[in-house]
Amino acid sequence: MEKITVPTRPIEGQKPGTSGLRKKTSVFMGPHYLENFIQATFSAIGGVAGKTLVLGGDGRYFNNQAAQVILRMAAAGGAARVIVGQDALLSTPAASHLIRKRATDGGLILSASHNPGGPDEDFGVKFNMPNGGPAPEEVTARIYAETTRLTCYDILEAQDVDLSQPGTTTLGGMVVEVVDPVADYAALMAGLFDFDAIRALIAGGFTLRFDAMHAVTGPYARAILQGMLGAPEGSVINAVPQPDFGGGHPDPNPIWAKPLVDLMMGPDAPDFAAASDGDGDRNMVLGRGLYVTPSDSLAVLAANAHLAPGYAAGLKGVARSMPTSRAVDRVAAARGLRCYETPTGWKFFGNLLDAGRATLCGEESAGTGSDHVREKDGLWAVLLWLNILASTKLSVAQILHAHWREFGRNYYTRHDYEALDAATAEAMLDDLRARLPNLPGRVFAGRTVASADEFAYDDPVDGSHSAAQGLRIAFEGGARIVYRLSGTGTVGATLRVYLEEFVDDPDRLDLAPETALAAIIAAADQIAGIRAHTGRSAPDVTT
Ligand code: VG1
Ligand code: CO
Repeated sequence: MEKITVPTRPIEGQKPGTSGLRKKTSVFMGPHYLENFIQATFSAIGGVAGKTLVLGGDGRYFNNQAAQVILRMAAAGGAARVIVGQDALLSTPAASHLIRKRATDGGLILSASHNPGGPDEDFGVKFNMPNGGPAPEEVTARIYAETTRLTCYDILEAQDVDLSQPGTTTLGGMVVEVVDPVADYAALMAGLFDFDAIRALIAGGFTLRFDAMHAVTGPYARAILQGMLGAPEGSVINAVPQPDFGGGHPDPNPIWAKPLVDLMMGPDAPDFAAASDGDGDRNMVLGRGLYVTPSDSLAVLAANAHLAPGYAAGLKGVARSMPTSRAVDRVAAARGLRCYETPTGWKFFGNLLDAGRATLCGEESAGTGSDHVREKDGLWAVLLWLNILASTKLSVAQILHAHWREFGRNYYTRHDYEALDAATAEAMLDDLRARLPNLPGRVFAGRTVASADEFAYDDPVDGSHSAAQGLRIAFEGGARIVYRLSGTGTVGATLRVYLEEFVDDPDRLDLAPETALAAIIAAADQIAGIRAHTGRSAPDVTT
């Protein structure tokens, strides 16, 4: 086995976005593309000599080849050990847990999350820090800077390592430890939740369906929900990870998980359903006849987490990304909890969790998590819901309705305009940004603007400043519109418009969301001129 140094040149566009570097798979498979990014990552963290890393991915097309390349590069860089999930699989939360549990120097996760997979679809790589959380902006900026100036990378010439069985081998001087991807994670969950109570609930006839969307959560959900908690065989569907996720988007929302939503709205609905995304960090939760918005889910979990043993001592605080509805803020205010508003992306929660300022975090994009790891965690959210249902003996609908009666209801929806011309989308937001100071006091679709600004974040722990994190317009009475561009897409620009309406009139808690939000949706187009700028008359995806 020989270490070789391969000459290369910087490749444009290797700037990590909201969650790692995402590109078309064919781009990642191009000459030196993956190698350059990995070398830049290693350089940005001061090299890997003597270090221990975790490695795994969501099983999408190119997952295994990429894992082998990374192993050879880590060995060439002098890494002491790489802990790899069997078959190069690890969900994002399981990777985060392993990084922490084994006190490693960080990890590489191969995933483009909810983006589709396959030779013509997307691939991604993200680096997580020794705390288990996504690399913060300062580190991703360093990685990017390295990609613009590297001239070579080191790699071992060697055969592929067998990753199909747990056990330990060596590659050059480096130990490769292949681990069961599920075991440690399942043990962590069993320590947080009242598995006996959930088992008794299920044994008593409570029914559930979990859609793993042909992605990485399948083995985890089968082991935990069916194996440990006794849900009947067939409760977990689409449970075998596929390189192309069965041809769909592994995105747990009412568009891409429509069959599950249809089941829950029909006569044969089980009591509870959930789905998760490509890398297992997101979740969608449904009750019989009811879709729970991710923002509401965060608020309900915050209000009830103390029912689970792992959170019985109460919460240190809560945090949500800026576009997430303010439902959780109402819980925090009522319960005297600290509440933080961060930019989009899980990397901004890490400091709050590490500093013990927050216990629960969430995003409107179906991500919820806690200080048990430093990532959002789909199955964790499902188990916390099941624990709450088992403790209260209430249905999902009963819990939601009681929640709205107590705290009011934040109706919420997100409209995505995909594959826009990037310059057009930016011009539209530039134009709106320039008009923000003139908006307060003006009336759109019958609503008066209370404030309008561009969100920026000053991290209360390390003082870092993140500018330009979305344009937000708040209305009198509690409604709000947020506009921002996605940082995870791979084609053109995706405009996300986040729409929120607050209602506490007890007679208006059961409206159809599109009815409650109609005025705000109209105002969103009037204010930004979406139609006029982009020529689009409707969003591509509404969640
Ligand atoms: C999206 C979501 C954001 C999430 C990110 C990564 O980012 O909006 O809330 O943290 O994806 O999630 P953006 O920049 O496209 O809006 V995942 O499950 O892709 O790791
Ligand atoms: Co994800």
